[in-house]
Amino acid sequence: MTQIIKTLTIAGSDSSGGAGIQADLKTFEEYGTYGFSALTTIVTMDPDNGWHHNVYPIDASIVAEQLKTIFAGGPVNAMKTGMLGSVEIVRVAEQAIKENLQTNVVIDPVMVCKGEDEVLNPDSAEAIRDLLLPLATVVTPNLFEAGVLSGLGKLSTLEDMKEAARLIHKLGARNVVVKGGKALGGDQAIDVFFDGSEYTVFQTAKIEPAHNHGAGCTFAAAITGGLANGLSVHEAVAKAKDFVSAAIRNGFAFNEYVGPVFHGGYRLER
Ligand code: PXL
Repeated sequence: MTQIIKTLTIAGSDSSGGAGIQADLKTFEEYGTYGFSALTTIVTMDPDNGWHHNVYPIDASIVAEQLKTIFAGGPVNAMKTGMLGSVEIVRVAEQAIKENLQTNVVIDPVMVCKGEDEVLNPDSAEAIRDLLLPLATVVTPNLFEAGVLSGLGKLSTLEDMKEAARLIHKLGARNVVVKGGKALGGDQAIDVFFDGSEYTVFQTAKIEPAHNHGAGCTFAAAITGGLANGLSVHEAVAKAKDFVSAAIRNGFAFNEYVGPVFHGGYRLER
């Protein structure tokens, strides 16, 4: 019998299908792994109100019950966290990682949905910084989240990204990827990887039109899939960058508001 490789996401539901657990489970499948999910929040988007996001957290005790179910089968090969929704849910995630001695842990410190620039829930962001970063094999903040976690505020240059990565590493994450993505000016999408001693700059041409809703979640899920399959952190990040670029190239316009990535893009292109 083939050896089953297990992956887990603790994250929210994006009803529009591009981000959240939907992105994670689709990506885990593309990586040939068996995906588990513990649902933390339900996010809806309102077409009658400019695609306004509503976030409904699930009771932390129900998140804990889901994790009890999942870990009844033993540890997983790699896991990630995404949108967590409350300080209590962050604590539940912390406990599950510790109790089950999880070693391949990707923390995507989701603070906002795309296009919004205020931290959704500042207490949860602090809890992620204090409780989850010390457990992270890799943390994957976008430019905005890296500014918040590092305390540097708005980041606008490659040098800013490197400094943020260094400061976030000091908070306990063993590896840091600051996703500049298309947010930095110029025609390149730039991410900075820092492993505590060396920086690697990943650079690809920006893709137009950018159907990139869910790109962040997909990137972190792809790193998780790579780690589960035994890649080194550096290899997992490099492959995830290719995987998410293909997902963006194959994205589509869902409606006038949003264009999700297509998680099967990497496979289609091969
Ligand atoms: O892209 C951030 C994100 C994460 N998780 C969920 C989301 C979103 C943005 O829409 O809905 C569940």
